[in-house]
Amino acid sequence: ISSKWDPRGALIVFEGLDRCGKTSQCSRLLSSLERLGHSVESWRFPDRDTGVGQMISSYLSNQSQLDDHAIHLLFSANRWEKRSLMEAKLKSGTTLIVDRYAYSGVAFSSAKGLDIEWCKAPELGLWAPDLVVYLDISPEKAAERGGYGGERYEQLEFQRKVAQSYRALSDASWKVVDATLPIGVIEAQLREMAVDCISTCQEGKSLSELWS
Ligand code: 2DT
Repeated sequence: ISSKWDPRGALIVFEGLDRCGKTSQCSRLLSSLERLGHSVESWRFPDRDTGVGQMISSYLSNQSQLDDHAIHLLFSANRWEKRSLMEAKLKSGTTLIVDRYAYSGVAFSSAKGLDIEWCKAPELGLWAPDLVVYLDISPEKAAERGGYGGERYEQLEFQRKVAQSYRALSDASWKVVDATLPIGVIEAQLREMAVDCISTCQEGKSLSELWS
């Protein structure tokens, strides 16, 4: 019998500029939560494995051109196509660690000059994260880290605009972590935040929707 007191998993989202260390911290967090005995999965957006995801991937690698609004809606659609699976996982007690989410969608598109409210609209009704962690690094420092790959947004000038957009979008609930600290220090901070968040969800915090 399901009741609102069934323990559910937590939705934990990581955001930040390219090269901030998100992806490696997500995998470290996944391993340490597994070691602690939690049921946990690591996800990422864009999810390049779906049909929509393949269109996004081809756009990012400059193999196709798309209107800024059109690609924005594809990124959003890529989240909507995972919404019901996300709900099922969370309600069955699995915690999801998600590398980029709706905030990337809004930050990157508004950095191109699209209206922020227009950017937020298609995300309305997606599951709201229980925790947003922002790995904070300056665009200049990030650029110094082993260089960018060849994808569309990996340029210093554009990353500066993305950093500004994130600033406009963030609120007091975000946990901002200094991404220039030693890897192990960041890892320990993230583990503590995640464990706290998971217990709050287990105690009965209900799922809510963006933009709450
Ligand atoms: P990765 O390098 O993390 O695979 O991201 N992006 C991402 C958007 O513009 N909108 C979105 O909704 C999402 C999730 C950020 C690929 C690039 O895609 C950007 C970097």
